[in-house]
Amino acid sequence: MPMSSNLAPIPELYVSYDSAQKLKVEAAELTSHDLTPRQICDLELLMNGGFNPLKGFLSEEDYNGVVENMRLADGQLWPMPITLDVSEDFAASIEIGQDIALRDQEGVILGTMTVTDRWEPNKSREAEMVFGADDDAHPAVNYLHNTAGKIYLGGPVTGIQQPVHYDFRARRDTPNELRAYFRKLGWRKVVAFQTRNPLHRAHQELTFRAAREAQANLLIHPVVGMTKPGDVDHFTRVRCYEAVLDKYPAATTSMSLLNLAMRMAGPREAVWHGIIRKNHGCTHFIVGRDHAGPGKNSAGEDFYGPYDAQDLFRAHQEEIGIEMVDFKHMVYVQERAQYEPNDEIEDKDNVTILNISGTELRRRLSEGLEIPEWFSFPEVVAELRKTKPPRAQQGFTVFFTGFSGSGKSTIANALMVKLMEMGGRPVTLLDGDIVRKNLSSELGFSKEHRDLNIKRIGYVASEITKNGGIAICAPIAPYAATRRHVREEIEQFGAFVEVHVATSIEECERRDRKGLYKLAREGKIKEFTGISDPYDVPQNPELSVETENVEVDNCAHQVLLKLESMGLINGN
Ligand code: PPS
Repeated sequence: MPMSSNLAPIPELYVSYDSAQKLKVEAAELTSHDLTPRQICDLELLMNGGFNPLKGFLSEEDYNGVVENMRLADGQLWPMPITLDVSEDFAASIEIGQDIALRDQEGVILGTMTVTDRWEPNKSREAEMVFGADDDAHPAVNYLHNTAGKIYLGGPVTGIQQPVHYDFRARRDTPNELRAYFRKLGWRKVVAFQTRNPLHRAHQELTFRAAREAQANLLIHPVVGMTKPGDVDHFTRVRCYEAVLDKYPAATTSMSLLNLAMRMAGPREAVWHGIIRKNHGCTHFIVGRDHAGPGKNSAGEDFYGPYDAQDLFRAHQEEIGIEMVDFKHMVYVQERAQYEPNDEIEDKDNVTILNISGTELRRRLSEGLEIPEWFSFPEVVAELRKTKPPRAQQGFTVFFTGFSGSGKSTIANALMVKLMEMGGRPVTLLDGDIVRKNLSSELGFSKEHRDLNIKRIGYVASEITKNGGIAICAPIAPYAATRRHVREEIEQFGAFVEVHVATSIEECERRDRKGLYKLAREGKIKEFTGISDPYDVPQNPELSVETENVEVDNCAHQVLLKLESMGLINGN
């Protein structure tokens, strides 16, 4: 299959500039749907032809075909459901045949959609067929069940304007812009490299080899839309890509950013990526080991085999019209001082093979350990160290929970002072009582209000953590589900250290420092935690402290020791 590109423009869904101005005014009158971040990514690629041959969000018939056998109703290959998920209430307010305005998160109308279909999908079936298992450990399955709306709307889209990007504007190209660029440079063969990670030396070697093998030019085509939760953010990654770009020959290599929302669907995702790159004018596509792999399932096993994506791609490459350049795992052979595909090394017993996994890299970054030059470029490591300083310089949150009067505030205060004595990072105390005087002054103690209170505290703590500070929280936080929510929010940015102040309710009532227990017993305070309102005892806190017969200073010291053992503070 000797590939060479047909670089004629591909169809977009945009109307002309004049029509767009008119349509924008008319669309202001329509019922609006506020797009989610993922839908904005999907819409951009629908409108600019990146998702060609799709003409809009999938109809029910197309969706069923895609889910069941990777084909649209007319038989064309399409592996990924591109659906407009909405709430039941919104779906109920729409008539079939009606036009709706699609707005970005600031309210700008990006396009309109004529709703031809509305249905409630079988999400478990979608998870099984598209992602291989109905298991929430898969990020896209988790999204499907816990973030996506219950109802899907489908229909053709009319594009008004591209989503606005303020970052790296010059590095973003539509399929037709890339096609025009390749035409201008006379690039007849282009091999695309998809990535959601920083480029290290192994990637560079792999891309060099791919370009050599395909005798093609190279397009580094990283995803900057949405990738796997926990990935290095795209700002850092693009700075890393820019740092290595001058290590490639400028005459044969280019880089462009793709605003794709990945699903981490392994084999199906590889086929989808291939179609997208074909639309961007590429003739070849690199598929490595475990392409778009989502990690482990809830049983601790890989969702897909390491070369499943290559197998599925191979079976469809003729139809996609793009040729796969497949790669096995690249490793460093110390004696020869070069990277080689693992399966091509014949003298394995006589050479030293070096490899640093993603997990090991993250460990070295978080502990500030050396990252050798054979593994990465100093410029890339420097960028990564800027965003991921060692743990002892990162922000974190200590979250005390326990009954009123258990000693949370006292221990939290002592901890704050000890941390301030150590210096290095700003410390903020979000004590239950203090928060209720300002941040949550209008709230009471119903379940709803308590949840709101804890979520506010969690939000502020996550911002502090993100910006490298230490947040100490000391609310009662009686509900496990809300504490889990806060933990998840904070763990995106740094450590969350839950400390259960395990003073018994009897002891708290005996102490009754504020006289509230007496009032609660007399029924003068309603919904009092431990008396007339529940408290979920933390099952797996990072630390549990007893306060009976233990000095406050000692309790605070136990927390310090815990922080030290987690690498969050050190003696320096
Ligand atoms: S919660 O559940 O986490 O929102 O509660 P929190 O904001 O930490 O509560 C702060 C203090 O409010 C006093 N208080 C009550 N506590 C529990 N239940 C009821 N009904 C109630 N009414 C007032 C109580 O003194 C809490 O104080 P401390 O001692 O700081 O935990």
